[in-house]
Amino acid sequence: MPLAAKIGADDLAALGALEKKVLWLASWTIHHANYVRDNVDGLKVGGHQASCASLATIMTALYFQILRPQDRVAVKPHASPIYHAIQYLLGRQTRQNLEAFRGYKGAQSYPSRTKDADGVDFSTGSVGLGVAQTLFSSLVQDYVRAHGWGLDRPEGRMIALVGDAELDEGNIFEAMLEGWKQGLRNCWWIIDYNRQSLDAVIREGLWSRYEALFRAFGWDVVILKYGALLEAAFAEPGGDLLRLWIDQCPNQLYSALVFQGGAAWRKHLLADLGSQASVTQLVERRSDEELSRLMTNLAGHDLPTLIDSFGSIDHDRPTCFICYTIKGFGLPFAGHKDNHAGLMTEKQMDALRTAMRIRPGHEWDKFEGLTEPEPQLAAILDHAHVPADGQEAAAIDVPDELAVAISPVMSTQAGFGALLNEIGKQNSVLAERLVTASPDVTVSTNLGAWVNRRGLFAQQALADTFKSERIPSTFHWEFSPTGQHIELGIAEMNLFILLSALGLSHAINGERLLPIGTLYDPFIARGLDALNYACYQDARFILVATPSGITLAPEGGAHQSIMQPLIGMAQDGLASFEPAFVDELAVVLAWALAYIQKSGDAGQSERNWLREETGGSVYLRLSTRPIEQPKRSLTPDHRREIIDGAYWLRRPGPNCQVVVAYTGAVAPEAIQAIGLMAEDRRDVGLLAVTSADRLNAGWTAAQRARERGLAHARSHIEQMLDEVPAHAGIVTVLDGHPTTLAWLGAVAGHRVRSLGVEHFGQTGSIPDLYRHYGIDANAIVAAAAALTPGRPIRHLRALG
Ligand SMILES: Cc1ncc(C[n+]2csc(CCOP(=O)(O)OP(=O)(O)O)c2C)c(N)n1
Ligand SMILES: [Mg+2]
Repeated sequence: MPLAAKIGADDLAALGALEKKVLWLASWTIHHANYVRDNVDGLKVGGHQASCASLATIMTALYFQILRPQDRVAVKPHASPIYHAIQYLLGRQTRQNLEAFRGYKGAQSYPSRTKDADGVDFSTGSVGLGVAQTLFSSLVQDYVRAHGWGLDRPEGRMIALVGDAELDEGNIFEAMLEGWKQGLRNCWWIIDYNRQSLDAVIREGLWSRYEALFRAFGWDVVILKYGALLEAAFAEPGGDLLRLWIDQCPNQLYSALVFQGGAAWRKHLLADLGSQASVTQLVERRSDEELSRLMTNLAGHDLPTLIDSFGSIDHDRPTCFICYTIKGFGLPFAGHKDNHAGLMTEKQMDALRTAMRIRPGHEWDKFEGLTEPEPQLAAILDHAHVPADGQEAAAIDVPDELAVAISPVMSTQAGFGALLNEIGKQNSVLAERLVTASPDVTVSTNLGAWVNRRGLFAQQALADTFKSERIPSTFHWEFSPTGQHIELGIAEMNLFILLSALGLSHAINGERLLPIGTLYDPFIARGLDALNYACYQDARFILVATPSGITLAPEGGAHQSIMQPLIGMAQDGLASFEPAFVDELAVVLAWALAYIQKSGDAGQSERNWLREETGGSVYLRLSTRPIEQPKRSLTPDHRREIIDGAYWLRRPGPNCQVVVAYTGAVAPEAIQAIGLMAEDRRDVGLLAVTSADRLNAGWTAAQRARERGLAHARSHIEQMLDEVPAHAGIVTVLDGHPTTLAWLGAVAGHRVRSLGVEHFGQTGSIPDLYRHYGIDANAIVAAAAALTPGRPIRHLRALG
């Protein structure tokens, strides 16, 4: 029996009443924020009344009837007021937050995992990203279960509520292709087909393009076009002509008539079909109001149709519902092409209030104005969607030190491969929970040894034919459900969205994973918004970017990365490091594996003024350049300083004239430079900066702490530069944008010359390029000579 029939007429009526209540509460929330709350200079804060209204029915059906505790939903950004209204009715959102909608610490304009208090599953806002997140969350759920974890919970469906214009975002199609490759299951995308975007009415016939696309990628497609009223009218004499007329009606005209209402519908229908007596009668039997209700009775606003359709899905195939809706349904600007940012006036709101029988002062009362018996309404809410408890998985132990065999000459990228290889050998929980992913650069980012040990993940086992045919090959490419590397196609966006999904597994699946994603450093830019959103929703992962900078030399000018160190500094929720040596990398990786699991709310650490207990994700910028490794064993102090962001590779003496501060792969040039200037400049210091990001963040935080009265607050870099006399100059150098380290001069007022890379595209060997861009030893010496008074630096002449 269809689900709606099982529910029964009374409960359906109660659901219908709740749907209207949801629309009212969302509208009132927006209205309150714009007209009732004190707004600075009458500035309207907005709220997208029309955009959320088109999802009111679908979301009522889902949250009050269809969703099971284990299901998760990415809500279309502008449907946030509807989401919050539903949570308010379910007792999980407060009136206070709704009254502060779009205000300081109030309910968010777009659903936010981190900023909202009412159980948002996925943060949305940048259109397209939340949609793809559900797809990757389904894959992660499969990954977790295939590894034997979380089997005591039922499988959840990952559901996205998708704006039709949202489907213009290419990342959605990149994700669909990946989903097809990976055997996607348990994923529903419900398209809010209101045929309007932000600016205008969309192209005709898009639904058929979508249908073909989704089917091509292996999805079931369900088209929900007409509601029950229209279906009944189609069965009347003349109904088939009415259906044909609607099917052929251009989107623009349909939208315009929705806005104009019953009389306009009548005029157009009679002008076009009036020669047919049966259609004339069908139309004339209805009042303007009834005609308007009939013609706007699309399936996306018809609860029984939606409930039946969603309720009938009894399989786990990915399913796309194309739901016809009306933007602004139930509100005065329904269908108007300019309605995206439209706000109802006070007068319009009063009319809606009257129609809803809501007394002034009772706008927030849950059942105000509803005629259905309260116990019946309450019973529906009681049985509505309760998300599975958000129990977060416990942290996994990480040893303080990670073993690695360091060769005398080695790159940080090779060091990373060696570190993972060592972890891969172990029989430990850490090794089991680690999962790697890469967009077709697994081998070239040095994950090969790890993958050889741990295998690739796939729902179905697939042997490496090269191995079975005994063709010598360095890499075993064997897929199985227990593999621990997820091989993606080249789309970097997909990597970041997958990392976001893997990095939320502890919260979504209650099973912690330790995700590490690798890609080429320049291509971070390709998926930057997805990286930003992953951090915004507090997903936890380690990003390993290699090769980087101009140091990749013969790889080609097109692959050089310049701005990435600044991205690492500026990206909220991402601690970035660029170690020069493999022993530093080992320290950072061990720290990172613990850091991505932290979720404390302690304030800043008094040691480095960083939010150590809060945790976050980590970005490691590595290099393919083999460099001579220092022979040393790191002391605990050393280790701490590497994590805090800098240590003295050579301490400045009391009469120091110059400090060279370097980051990453240019370490040999910095070391060489201080040797070259040793005879002509006194007590030169060499500062190894492992994390400009952490160093800078600690400095900023300590200053703020002092400004708030904590006079003793001193950041790590302030303490280090205390040792440097005021007259000394600092030359900074890295293979990246010079601004990364330029701020060091502001810490204690030293003069600074910042070397780095500002232009890109030149190919050549490392010496060629370092000379060309001015980050070689000679350039460092020249900068030091120009910055500090004293006799000419002799070696400079020799080098020049
Ligand atoms: C990446 C990105 N680009 C642009 C926007 C601005 N924007 C918000 S909604 C929207 C279009 C909305 O159309 P649709 O998805 O059809 O939703 P509707 O408003 O019709 O419900 C745009 C362009 C955004 N939020 N994210
Ligand atoms: Mg739309």
